[in-house]
Amino acid sequence: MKVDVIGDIHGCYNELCTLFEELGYQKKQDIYVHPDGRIPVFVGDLTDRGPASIKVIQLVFEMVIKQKKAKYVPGNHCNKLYRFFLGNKVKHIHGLETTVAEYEALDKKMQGHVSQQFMRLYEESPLYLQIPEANVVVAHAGIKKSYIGRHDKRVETFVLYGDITGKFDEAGRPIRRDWAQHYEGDTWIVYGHTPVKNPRIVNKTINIDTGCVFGNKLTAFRLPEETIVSVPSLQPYNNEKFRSFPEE
Ligand SMILES: [Mn+2]
Repeated sequence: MKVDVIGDIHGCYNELCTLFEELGYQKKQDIYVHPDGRIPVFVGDLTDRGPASIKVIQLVFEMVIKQKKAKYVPGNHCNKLYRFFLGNKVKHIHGLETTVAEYEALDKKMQGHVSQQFMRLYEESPLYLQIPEANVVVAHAGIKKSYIGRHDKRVETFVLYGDITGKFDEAGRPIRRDWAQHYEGDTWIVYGHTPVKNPRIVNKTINIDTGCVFGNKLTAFRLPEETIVSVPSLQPYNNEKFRSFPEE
């Protein structure tokens, strides 16, 4: 199986369409299809902060649930939006406010439609994906080797939020352990969640969240080729949002 894992989109619908074109996909009716039957895998965080979160939900729903031509794992922003649609009290901050504003501008009928689509997408998708045919595991914030195959609460927290310590840095951002440094598996772990200026490969792991919504680029990692394809962002650049690592 040939797959194209796509990083955090965060409502950057136009960049997503450009990325599909760059990857050789063709628009057929409402979705993008690759002539060689390649499978797109969305690494989560479809919405929030960017300009067109609802359009991203609709496209991904159509591809993953309706036509079964793509796969998806949820990110932490997806989890929060799901809780919003459930009617739970969630704070409209960290980008959720943009998705909610788009949603509230829709008429009631369309609102019902979109919330149904997103909730179904979320409920029918696994916490993380093991695709042995492509020798890859896809998890939004990554996964430790010993967690692969487990689906308990601890693993759920890890794949959604990363290896958090419970502590925060001076800027108020959660301090995370660098789990990738300790990964020794032979299976690729493809993830996103932490914006980096360039895809970051450590052992057999790759972070493909290249901060499209912060003005950098949207990235795909193709397997089995192990090639990277990125398209430039159309959003304003925000340098503060990118994490750098000591070895870079
Ligand atoms: Mn994200």
